[in-house]
Amino acid sequence: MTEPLRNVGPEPLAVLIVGAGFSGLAMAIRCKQAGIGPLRVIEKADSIGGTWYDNTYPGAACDIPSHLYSLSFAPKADWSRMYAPQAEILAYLRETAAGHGLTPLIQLGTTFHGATWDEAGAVWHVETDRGPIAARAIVSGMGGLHHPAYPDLPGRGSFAGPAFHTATWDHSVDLTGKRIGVIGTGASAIQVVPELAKIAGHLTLFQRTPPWIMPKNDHTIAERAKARYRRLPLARRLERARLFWLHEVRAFLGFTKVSKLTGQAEGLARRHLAKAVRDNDLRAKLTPNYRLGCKRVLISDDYYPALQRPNVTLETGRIARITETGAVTEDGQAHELDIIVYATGFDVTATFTRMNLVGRGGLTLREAWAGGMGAYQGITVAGFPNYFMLLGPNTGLGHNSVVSMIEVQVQHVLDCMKALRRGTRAIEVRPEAQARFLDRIRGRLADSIWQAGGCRSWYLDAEGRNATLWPDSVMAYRRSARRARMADYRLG
Ligand code: N01
Repeated sequence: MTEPLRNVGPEPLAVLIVGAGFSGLAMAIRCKQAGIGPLRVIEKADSIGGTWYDNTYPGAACDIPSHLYSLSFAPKADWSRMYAPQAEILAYLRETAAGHGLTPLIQLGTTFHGATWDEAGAVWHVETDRGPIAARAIVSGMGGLHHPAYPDLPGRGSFAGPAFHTATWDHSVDLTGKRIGVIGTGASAIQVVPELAKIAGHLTLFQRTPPWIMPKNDHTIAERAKARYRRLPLARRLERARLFWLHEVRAFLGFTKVSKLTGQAEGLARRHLAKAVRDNDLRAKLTPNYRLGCKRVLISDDYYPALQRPNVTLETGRIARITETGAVTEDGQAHELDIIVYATGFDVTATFTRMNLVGRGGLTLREAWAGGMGAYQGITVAGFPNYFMLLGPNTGLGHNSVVSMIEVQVQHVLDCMKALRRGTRAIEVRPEAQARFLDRIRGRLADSIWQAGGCRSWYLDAEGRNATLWPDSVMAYRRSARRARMADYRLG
């Protein structure tokens, strides 16, 4: 029998946090430190960690430096590498949660289905697969990258061998010596392909669009440097600040807008490709035909070498269909495969559209977003009092650490929580403040690299609108969102 929700008393929770990944955990720690409670975190998986628990494909690692991809209030002195592997990030999150006393507050294996706002009681009635729960406020830490997307290819279900997504890796499948087909060439693919190439009998990589790739320069962090960090907390802070600004420069280097600098960054990436790939035909296939920054800019030193191994083929013909024994490309060529790996990304709208959130006057979030997703500072939506989103619409990044964005949002939500603690029953963004904010960022998005860069990516929805990325620097977001301006909120 399913265990019901634990530790739920007769009174509503002060806050229910949904998701125990980076954002949910950061929120829970900050609420706990501020004395906000009772609070609970529910998590659908059977472990904390979010994306860093889900994504266990060979080679999974972070493409943002470890010292920056960690919480500023929970620094880790002894990251093993410049770019930490998945297991180390997961261990960091587990240690951080336990070290801040979150374990008894988290209920794993509990899926959030939705919630309905009760106007009279000023409370959310929440539905989970383990029963209902009432909460004065809800913070969504659900993120956007956890519903795997599969390509709509004819015959996809007919393949007889193992087939799985990078985010749901099947570790029971022995890949050694097998004919492996990998579909996709995004951030996940360029990490998994070099690892699979080492053990595959043959690997066929199906590329639809080549990515822009910069050098990674990954390296272990020497014991001496770790010891120095440990002794000198200041050195740690300086390193974070240095890395932060280095990445902010990327926002101006053509990662958010097409500029002269875009061309210079493309030159760097082209030189990286030319140095790694001598063969003209292969280099031509790997050269992007859109502007750098339009899709996520990737970093790797082992992807291009992997593609030149004798057991690897880069297939640029489009897949026409999947068959029982492999994939057939549009030119009619059949590619016989033992295993198919879908490195095909995520359905970023699913997080919000699959749940049933019913706000003031029966308005659903799906209805509120019929014309596209959008939220004030990416955090709050008019009609949904006491409901807050971390990494909500337009707050993803293509150039820097999303952990910095999460920390800004956590501070904003805390301001709102404090207002609730002072006797306010409901806090809701004013529609005009939300509209002003969305006009501002949509103005900036109109000539952004994602719209003007000549590509299609998961950043854009079916209508070509970008409701995923922040169109500016993290510093600009910090100025915009860190403090919740009470004038933009209606307190009731
Ligand atoms: O997914 P993607 P991802 N036939 O959507 C291709 C984060 N992340 O999992 O470009 C052939 O980027 C598709 O082709 P095209 C990060 O935010 C972070 O790699 O659309 N190919 C594309 O190549 C990232 O942006 C880290 O033409 C098909 C690929 O599938 C986000 O996750 C690591 C196809 C999907 O790429 C998603 O990255 C990993 C088809 N029918 C991921 N359909 C860090 O290190 C789709 N594709 C922090």
